[in-house]
This record gives sequence, structure tokens and C-alpha cells, in this order.
Amino acid sequence: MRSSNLSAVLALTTMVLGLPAQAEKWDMPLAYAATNYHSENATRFATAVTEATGGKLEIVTHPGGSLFKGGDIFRAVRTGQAPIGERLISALGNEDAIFEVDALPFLATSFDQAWNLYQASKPAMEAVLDEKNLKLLYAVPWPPQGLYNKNPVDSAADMKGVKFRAYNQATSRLAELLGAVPTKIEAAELSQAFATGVADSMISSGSTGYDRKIWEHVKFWYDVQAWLPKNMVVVNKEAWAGLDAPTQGVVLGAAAMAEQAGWAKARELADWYKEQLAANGMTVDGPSDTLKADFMSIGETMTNEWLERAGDTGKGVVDDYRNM
Ligand code: PCA
Repeated sequence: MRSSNLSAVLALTTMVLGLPAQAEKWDMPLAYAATNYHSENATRFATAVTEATGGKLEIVTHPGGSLFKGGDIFRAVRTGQAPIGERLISALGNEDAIFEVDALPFLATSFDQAWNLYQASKPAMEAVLDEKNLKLLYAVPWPPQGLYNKNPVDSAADMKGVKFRAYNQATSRLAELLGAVPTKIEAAELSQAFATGVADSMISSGSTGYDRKIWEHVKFWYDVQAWLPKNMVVVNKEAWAGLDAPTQGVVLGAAAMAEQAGWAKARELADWYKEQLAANGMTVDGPSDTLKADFMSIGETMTNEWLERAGDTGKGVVDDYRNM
């Protein structure tokens, strides 16, 4: 090697190895309102990491789809445009069918069941995430999903032709099976969609209805308790590998805390959200027996369709869950 080349290499090596531990800043895109408990939980996680590392790793959250829209967050983290971010798991059905398991109607309908389904599906989910250059940090559920509609609904027949806001492939399919007309819309664009008549109905939690003041547009909510979808926080594997072991330890600790705190908060708020919908003039009711039966049969169709797509892995997860 010529000496000028050698000194260049040496200079570079000293630069890389001899760098003082540099403070790093991670921007963390979130899709939902800043005041939503998922976002507040993520912000507490971010602050905990920042403080416990003495600012060596600073995580800054960007709620409401302000940095990346909900539909772009997963790709952004996978490709390293963002080192970390939060996404609704069941919206990733195009990536892999396993991500849709928590949006199958009536498979898991309470927080306890949702937790078991999470544990049963976690290894399969982590394996898929790993292939996609991602690491799972934590996941937190939404409260049980119910039916919002402009007019009273007594059975699936009342949903014929209704403009229905979907948040993933499963809710689009459910709308089709109800005879409604689905349009995919992110939570951040909901108020606009209902105000302009693009949508008159949706399935979601009391949480999202509350965040978007849905009572300004829609007067009925039926507590179907169809499923509890989850958000997950994922980190890009290269960004992860760039952290030293103590910093990784802090992130994992804060993530474990955020997961427990997030589940506790969701449980605590589920009834409160329903009370808020009612307090703001909405009719909050259980589904009629007919509507419930209609939903059950649609749920069965959807579960069968999913089992076909999700193959042995999917079947294994559902079996494990049912044996818990
Ligand atoms: N709220 C989110 C997903 C599930 C939920 O309860 C939404 O409506 O977009």
C-alpha cells in the first residue's frame, strides 16, 4: 500500500473508532392524535429513553401522521427513513397475513383474550418482522370495536349501500360482506371524511370516535365488541444495531414498561370513552340479536378466508391461542 493511502486509512480508522460517543436523535412517527393514549404512551416511552440515557439517545415523537402518514410509517421504518415508528398491525395484511390475526371478528373480544392472542401470535409476527429488517418493541391494543352509523342499525340489511370508512383490508372485507361500500381512510383524516359525506359509517373503538368528535356527524354506536386490534412500535434493525448494549437495554426496559402501561390504560379508558360518546348525545347501545348474529356469520366467513391465506402458520397461531 502506498504511504499516502495508508495514512488515509489510518486517519479514517481513528476517526471511526476514536469518535466520542455521539448523541443520537431518533424521530418517531405516530399516526394518531397527540392526545390519544397510544400517542401519550409513546411519548412517555420516548422521554424515558431520553432521560435514562442522559440524552445519548433522544427519541422525539411526531403524532397525527405529521412526519409520515399512517399508511407510510411501516415502509419508512423498514427502509430506514425513520429509525422507529408506530403502526396499526392489522393494516399490514398485504405484508403478511399474520398481521391480520387481531382483526378477525370474534376471535378475541376482551382484553384478556386479546393479550393471549398477542402472546400466541408474537413469535410468528417477530419472525416476519425480522425478515423485513424490523424488530418489535411493544404492542398496545385499542378498545373493543363497535359499529358507528348515521342511522339506527338493527341488522346487516340496514347497512346496504352505506358509505363505510375502513382502516384496513379486514374492515373493507367486513363492509363488503355487510353490503356496505368501503373506502380506506386513516384516522387522521376521519373528521374531514365524515364532514364531507365521504363516509357515514365505520367500525372502530370508542377511542377513535372520541378523538375525532364523531358525534358531530354520527349519532349511533353499537358495542359489538368484535375484536381488539393493536398498534405496534417497531425499530429498524440497522438503527438498532447502531446502539451500544447499555442503550439497547434502556430501550427494551422502557418498551416493556410502555407495553404494560398501554394495556392498563386501554382497559381503564374503554368504558370512559363509551360514556363520553353518550355524554355528547350519541345513542350507545348493544347490538340487536339479529345484528349480532349477522356479524357472527360474517366473522366466520372472514376467519375461514384468513385461515386459507395464512396457511400453517396462521392455523398454528389460532390453535395455540385456543389452547391457552
Ligand atoms: N382506532 C383506529 C384503529 C382501531 C381503532 O379503534 C382507527 O379507527 O383508525
